[in-house]
Amino acid sequence: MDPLKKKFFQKSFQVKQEAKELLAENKNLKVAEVNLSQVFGGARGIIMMLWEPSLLDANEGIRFRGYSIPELQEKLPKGEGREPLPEGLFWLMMTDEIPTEEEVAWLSKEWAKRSNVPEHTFRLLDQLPLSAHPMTQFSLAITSMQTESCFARRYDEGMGKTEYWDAAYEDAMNLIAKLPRVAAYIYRRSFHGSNHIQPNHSLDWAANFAHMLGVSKSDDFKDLMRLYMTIHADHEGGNASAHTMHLIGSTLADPYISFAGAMNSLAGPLHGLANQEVIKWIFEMVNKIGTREPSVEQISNYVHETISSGKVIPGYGHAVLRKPDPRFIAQMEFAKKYISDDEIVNVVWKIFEVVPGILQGLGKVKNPWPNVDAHSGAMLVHYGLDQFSFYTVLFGVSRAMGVLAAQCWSRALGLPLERPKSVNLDWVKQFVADQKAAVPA
Ligand code: HAX
Repeated sequence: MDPLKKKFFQKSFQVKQEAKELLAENKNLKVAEVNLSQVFGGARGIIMMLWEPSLLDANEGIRFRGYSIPELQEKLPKGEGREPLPEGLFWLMMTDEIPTEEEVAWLSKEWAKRSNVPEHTFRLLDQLPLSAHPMTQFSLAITSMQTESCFARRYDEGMGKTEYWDAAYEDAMNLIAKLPRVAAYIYRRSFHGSNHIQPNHSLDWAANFAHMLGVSKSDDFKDLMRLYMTIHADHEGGNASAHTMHLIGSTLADPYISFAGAMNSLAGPLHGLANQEVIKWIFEMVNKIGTREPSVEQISNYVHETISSGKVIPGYGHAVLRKPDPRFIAQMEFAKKYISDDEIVNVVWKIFEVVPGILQGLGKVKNPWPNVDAHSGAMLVHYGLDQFSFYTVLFGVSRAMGVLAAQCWSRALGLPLERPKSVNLDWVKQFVADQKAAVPA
């Protein structure tokens, strides 16, 4: 058994026992009450699933196994770069332990070994029109790789419940290993005339991805990819892509098709596609205003125009967060260090000065602050990755680590089929009438 698998098995076995005892003793403890506005309002705040890799606090932002992003930047191994290696984050999410440099180097090599993409996936991609959105290509490519699923094969052969975690682990490791190659293939076929770049397996996972994209040879871009892949990996279980993964996986669909579903969810503009929408909106704004150095007043007018045309300001607001997203701040700090003279990056910072006040003034927006998607595009453009429609694929490659780690945990803990309750409007009317009748006159 490989070292990560062994640690995951030991840890998850122990947590499963603890969880069983905890639940047996406390199963009737009430976590919260649900009110009608939550039923009508997208289930905000309803606690209804276990998700081990990370936990989100509305004011503090994301913590991965208890560590904030600045703490991860300090504590996770960095290999040859200056930012944490995503391999280290995956190890942490799986085992609840910060790995050593050696453990992370082992994982880089292990993913390189498992990274072979089936030929039929490339052939399938080559059949698609070049105009197919990169997220459509990504989702189809992932589904096509399901032919490689250990989980599906072993289930078909009669695998018992106690083996689910093992098969899920193998699929998670294989799928994460293959994704950079698939994503880079989509990028190069869509935007660089299928002039593909072969992997360099001496590099770590994110640096190899940066190398295969082929947009910049600089070490800074490799570091940006390491940071990007780390901070986008997980945002607890309730966000749309993670929850989709959890729901599909709960049917015992294998990790490949669960992840394809998660990516379809990420492809919506209120979720992961927002990174594409943000940069599109910024360029539309500077083009309309006629300068890459717009004034605060010009930005403010454009923001008002966007809102009065019935649209949202992309990259701002969040269903849970109530403060500036620490993932936005981490990107801002990276940009301040390496590319503070970039005009579009400076526009992003000026938008940050203007938008929160305007959104606050609307009186209905619960979180006026920037989210993760408000910053990423400007930095990618700086390094030459200026095909906006590809941005959500980058997010997806990173998100794989969090949702696949969580799926390993779900199978290890033996979580059941997810099946919350829905009601119709007649039920709500009857419920309201019953409640009123029950109130003494
Ligand atoms: N611009 C303008 N209006 C906004 C807004 C924004 N950025 N964010 C919220 N609002 C509006 C909502 O549209 C809603 O208006 P109505 O009542 O007229 O429908 C009102 O404010 C209340 O919304 P909320 O409770 O504050 O926000 P929700 O939890 O309903 O939605 C969203 C959260 C992220 C979807 C929302 O803030 C939004 O649309 N933001 C812009 C899109 C975006 O950046 N999405 C990425 C989010 C992070 C992510 O998942 N990344 O992948």
